[in-house]
Amino acid sequence: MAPMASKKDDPTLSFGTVSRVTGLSPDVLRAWERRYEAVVPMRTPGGTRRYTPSQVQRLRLLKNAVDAGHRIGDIVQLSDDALSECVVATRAPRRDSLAAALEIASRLDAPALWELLCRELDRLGPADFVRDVTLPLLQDVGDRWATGSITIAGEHLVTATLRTLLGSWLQDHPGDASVRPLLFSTPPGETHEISSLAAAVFARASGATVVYLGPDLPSEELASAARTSRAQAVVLGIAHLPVQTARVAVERLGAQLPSDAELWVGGARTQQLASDRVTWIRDFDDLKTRVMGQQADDG
Ligand code: B12
Repeated sequence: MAPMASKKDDPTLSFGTVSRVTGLSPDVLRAWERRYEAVVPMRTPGGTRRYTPSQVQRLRLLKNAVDAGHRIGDIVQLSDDALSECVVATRAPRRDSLAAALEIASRLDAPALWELLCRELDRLGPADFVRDVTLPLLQDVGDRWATGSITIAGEHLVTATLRTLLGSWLQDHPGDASVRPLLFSTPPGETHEISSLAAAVFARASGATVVYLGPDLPSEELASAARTSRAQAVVLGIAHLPVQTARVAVERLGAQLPSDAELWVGGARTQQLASDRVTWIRDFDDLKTRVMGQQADDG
C-alpha cells in the first residue's frame, strides 16, 4: 500500500501539477501507474495523490525515454541511470554541435561560435539549450582546460559568449513584473557564474520571474535585494567555493533574509548545506519542479 504523505516536510506535488511539469497527460499518467506501477504516489488521508520530487524526476526520465522511441513496458523497470543513458544515446546531434563549438573555440573564431550557439538556442529552446548544450559544453571545456588541450583564451571565449547569449535571452524575456521573483547569484568569493546564469534562464523558461544579479555578492546586498524585490527565494549557485566557506555565507544570508523569502542552493557539494532554512536544489529538473510547485501554490 502507498505510504501516507507528510506535506510539511516534503515538497510533494499534486496530480495536476505533475501532469503539467512532466508533460504527461492525466490519462497517460494514470495508465502508467495502474498498468506498470511507474511510480506509486503517496496519498493524503482523503486519498488524493501526492508525488515526491524523486518520483517526478523518474516520470520525466520515463517520458524522455518514451519520447526517444522506447516502449514504456520495455523500460519501466530500468534504473534512473539506465533511463538517462537511453535518452543521451538519442541526443547524438547535440554532441555533434558540442564538438563543433569546441573546435571553433580552439581557433578563437568568435563570430562562428556566436552564430553556432545562437542557432542551437533557436533550435532547442532555452531549457534544452541550457541542459544539453551550455552545461556539457562547459564541462568539456573544463576537462580540456585541465588537460591543456584548450587554451585559457579558448575557455574564456566560450564562457564570455555563453554569458552574453544567456544574459541577452533573459533581457529579451522579462517575466511578469507583478509576480515575486527568484533572485539568482553566487556567494562572496564564488566567481563561477555561468551555472547560476544558466539556472536563471532555466527557471525563467519554466515560468518563474527571475532577476539575475551576477556573481560574488555579499549577503547584506543579497538580503537587501530580496527585500527590495520582494523575492520568493534567493537561489545561489556554487561551483568551487569550499563547503565551510559556503556554509558561513549561506547561514549568514539565511539569517538576514526576510522570513518569507526562501533560500535555495544548487551546485557542487551543496547537499551538505541543506537545513531547515536552506533548500538544496538537486539539479535543473528539481529546479523546474520547485518553480512549478510555487506557481501552483500561488495559483
Ligand atoms: C569557466 C571556468 C572558470 C572561469 C569562470 C568565468 C565565469 N564568468 O563564470 C574563471 C576563469 C573565472 C575561473 C576561475 C577559477 N576556476 Co574555474 N572553471 C571554469 C570551468 C571551465 C567552467 C565552470 C562552469 O561554468 N561550469 C558550469 C557547470 C557545467 O558546472 P558546475 O559549475 O559544476 O555546475 C553543475 C552543477 O554543480 C549544477 N549547478 C551549479 N550551480 C547550480 C545552481 C543551481 C540553482 C542548480 C539547480 C544547479 C547548479 O549544475 C551544473 C551541471 O550539473 C570549470 C570546469 C567545469 N568542469 O565546470 C572550472 C572549475 C570550476 N574551476 C576551477 C578552479 C580551480 C578555478 C580557480 C580556483 C582557478 C585558479 N587557480 O585561479 C579560479 C577560482 C576563482 C574563484 N575565486 O572562484 C575548478 C574547481 C575545482 C573545485 N571543485 O574545487 C574547475 C572544476 C576546473 C578543474 N577541473 O579544476 N574558472
